[in-house]
Amino acid sequence: MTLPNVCIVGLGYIGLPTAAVLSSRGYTIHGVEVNPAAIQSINSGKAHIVEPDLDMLVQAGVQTGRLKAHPKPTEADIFMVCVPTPITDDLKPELKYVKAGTESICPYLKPGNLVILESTSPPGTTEMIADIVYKNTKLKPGEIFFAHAPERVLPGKILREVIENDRIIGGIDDASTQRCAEFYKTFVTGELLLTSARTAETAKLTENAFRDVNIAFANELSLMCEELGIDVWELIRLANRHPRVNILSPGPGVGGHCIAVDPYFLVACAPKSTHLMKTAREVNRHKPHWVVERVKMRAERFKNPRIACLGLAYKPDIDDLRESPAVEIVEELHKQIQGDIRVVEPYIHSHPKFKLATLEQAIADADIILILVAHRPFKKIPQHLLAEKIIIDTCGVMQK
Ligand code: SAJ
Repeated sequence: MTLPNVCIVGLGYIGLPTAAVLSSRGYTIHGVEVNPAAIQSINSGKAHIVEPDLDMLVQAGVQTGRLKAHPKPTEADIFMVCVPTPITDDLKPELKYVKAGTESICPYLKPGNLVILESTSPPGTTEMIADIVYKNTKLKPGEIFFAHAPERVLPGKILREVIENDRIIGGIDDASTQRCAEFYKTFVTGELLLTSARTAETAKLTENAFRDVNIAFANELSLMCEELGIDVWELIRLANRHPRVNILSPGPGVGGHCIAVDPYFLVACAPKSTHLMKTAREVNRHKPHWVVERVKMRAERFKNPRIACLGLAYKPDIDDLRESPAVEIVEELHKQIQGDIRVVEPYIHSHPKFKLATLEQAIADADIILILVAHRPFKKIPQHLLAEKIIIDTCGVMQK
């Protein structure tokens, strides 16, 4: 059986792993990417993002000729739109990349093609891309299948989760849902959950809003505990011994391009009924400012405080700095504190704004050690190097 040709628009954190997995299953992938450096890196067999085992799969795909990155789309049987959907400054969904990605495939679409939107999107977006296609082509409604299959992978575990996670699949009509499910059946071992496009869009956003609300609860506890003089980590450990309680971990704030963004899509679409989600966002957004205030208080007694900031990534053991509360905190410390601020991020080589130090350099004669990300190397710092220093551990690295 010949497999359909697939054109993937956007070879980022979702598009590239999906392309790599599909090529390993025998599909021929025409990847489309706007960033020339990423095209060059992929075509030389190297992933331009850090994700365990991705390099190996990209290299295999390129070597077998089944994976190639290009600046423009081409004709195919299946088109997957995997572009970013950030938020605007006034916290509304920014759909310009979805629109541009859809417009870019219009000249190549033929009757019978399947267009899949994987990008996390507000309710109604899959219908919107169908409208864009029918406005920009001579195709008639019904000639193309459109579906939303939201990605639900966890950065750091993407390759496994692309295959193993259950997938929600929602078409703009039943035929689209079925066509899309037939495709995912060929490489997903998780269950396929069929619904409408709007419900699929809303379900994905709901998952991330649920996590945001739960993290907000943990972050609120950390503020409350500081006020009450209680150790928040011990408190959560004890409360979690109840069979029906499972409190998440406080941190310096909530980062990433998903959890810190997606709840706003729901708030923007249904502002009258989303008070809890809106408040959770406020709690989580406030947390980095609260951390900065704590550091300033502890630094007051030093004339020229030496502060080692450990971690910039938005979560442990990845190189992804998007919406990272650690970055926000370090930026604020630079602005608000007169002192020597050293920054350590073992998973990147350089940063456009901060000069990076090694862990050893940063902590050697530091007055304050501010732990911002629970990266593995930070858990192994020998105790004697920390003696007599002020430790501000925002993410529980020092907990046993
Ligand atoms: N965080 C905490 N405390 C916790 C857990 C997380 O402060 O107990 C923080 C992290 O440090 C990070 C942020 O929350 O800053 C988000 O991290 P995460 O690991 O919860 O999630 P993401 O953003 O990496 O990936 C999420 C996942 N969604 C859910 O778990 C419901 C993933 O499955 C989605 O595919 C992804 O969003 C996405 O692309 O939408």
